[in-house]
Amino acid sequence: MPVRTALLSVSDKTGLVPFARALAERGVTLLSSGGTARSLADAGIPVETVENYTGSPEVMDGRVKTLHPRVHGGILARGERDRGDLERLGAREIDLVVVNLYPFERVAQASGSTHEEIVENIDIGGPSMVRSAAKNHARVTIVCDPQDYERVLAELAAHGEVTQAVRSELAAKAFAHTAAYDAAISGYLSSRQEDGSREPFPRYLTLPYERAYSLRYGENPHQKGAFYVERGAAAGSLARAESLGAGGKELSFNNLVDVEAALDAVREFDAPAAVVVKHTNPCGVAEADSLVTAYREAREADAVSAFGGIVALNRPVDADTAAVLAETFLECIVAPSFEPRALEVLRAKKNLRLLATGAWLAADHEALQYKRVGGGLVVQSRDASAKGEVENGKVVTRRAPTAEELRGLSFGWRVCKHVKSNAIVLTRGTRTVGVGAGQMSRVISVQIACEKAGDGARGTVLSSDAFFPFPDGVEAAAKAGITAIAQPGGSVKDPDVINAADALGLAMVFTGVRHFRH
Ligand code: 93A
Repeated sequence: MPVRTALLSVSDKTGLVPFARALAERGVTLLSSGGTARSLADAGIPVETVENYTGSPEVMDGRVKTLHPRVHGGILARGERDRGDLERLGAREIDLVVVNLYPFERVAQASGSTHEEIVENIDIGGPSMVRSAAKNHARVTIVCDPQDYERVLAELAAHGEVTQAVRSELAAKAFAHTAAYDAAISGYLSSRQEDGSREPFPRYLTLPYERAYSLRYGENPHQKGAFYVERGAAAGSLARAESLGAGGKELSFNNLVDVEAALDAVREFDAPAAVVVKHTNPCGVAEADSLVTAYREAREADAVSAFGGIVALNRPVDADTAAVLAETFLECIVAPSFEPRALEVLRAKKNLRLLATGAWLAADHEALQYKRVGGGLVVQSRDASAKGEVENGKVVTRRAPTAEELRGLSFGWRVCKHVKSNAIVLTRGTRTVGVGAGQMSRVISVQIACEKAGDGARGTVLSSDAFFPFPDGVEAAAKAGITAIAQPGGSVKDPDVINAADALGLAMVFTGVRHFRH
């Protein structure tokens, strides 16, 4: 289908002028709505206004500007079959439609926008044209993303037309685009309260995702898998991370899940920190004065488990840290960035995936979390920082923790939040010594953490993500030489648990906050 007439109506004018100029140079006649036509005319590109074409002026401050049978008839006509109707309408066949919509989401999210402004940014004419053109993809090309301008020009240069395969693909993209646009509108309207505030969980929730790539397989080789990325995913998120490893080997399903767990954990800390993750649980975490020390301590916390692990770091990876990272077989390293000399060292390792997220945003921590359950989704706000909860907790034992014990508990408590329940974390200063994760009984988690720590358990402190239902966990801890405990408290057996701690000389802090992770 050769492109003779194009209709351009865009809010985001990025790349518009060069694209339109290239079309005009190919002999394409351009039609445009008010603002778009002005941009083109200002750039000296010949353009006919939609008003002129329809003979109907824009009215109601632009609410009605392209909603006209000459526009929609011209887009929807099926060639020969509709020739008579086109003539009766005085319409021309429109072969290419270039539309992007009023920036509803940007205006709705901007602080200070009034409800009236937000509603005015609900585009009606734009999506109508997008849908008309996408429906008629047998003849018409729809472009709703400036990133596709180059591609359309390349098609025209190579084939003198946009091929059917590309028209179909752009039509599918266009319907995803209008669907996401409508989802945002319905999300806004259904979360808005009478007093103008917003309810965090809108009644209607449609999440716009685009497939980033198919995975080699899912959690196991007999399962299929794919990675979908949220439209508008925040900078600094896993979805936006750049792959820098040798050969750019893609992450697997399990890698992606583990990387997210590791990233989430390492973002907890302000000082240079490293987290080693296996099967979504941290096996070693440390915070230190330098990144290399933090990583070395995190790895040594459980060097056996670190083999084949995923490492997340919260500082740009330098050459010193890279040299130590290279000593162990790792699956993946994720960090804000990698210094060139670090990249050189790490790229020498063939199958090691390297992911650079760029600087991360605090806002990412506020995003909602979703989990699928049969036929539905459970949605929650993120578990807010555990920072300060131990310091602000209540000492419930006769003995208060020493400054050094408090330092260990404060760190361990923040690690504990990232370990699957029942979570027990043993720490010495700002490094983990043993982690007990994912057990169905708390006392077993204590035993596992102690076993992992071995002789190193003596003199450490223990953090527990939820209360001890019985004194047995405290007794097991004391037996291994643990000297202090942080836990939320709140069990009916709290008096027994406190008595046990007192009898064994342990210090204990109740934080009053639980950090289950499932
Ligand atoms: O207000 S609308 O819903 N009514 C319309 O008839 C209409 N036609 C195009 N919005 C309409 N548009 C939108 O205007 C387009 O989707 C595009 O975002 C914008 C381009 O306007 P202008 O060319 O005047 O800058």
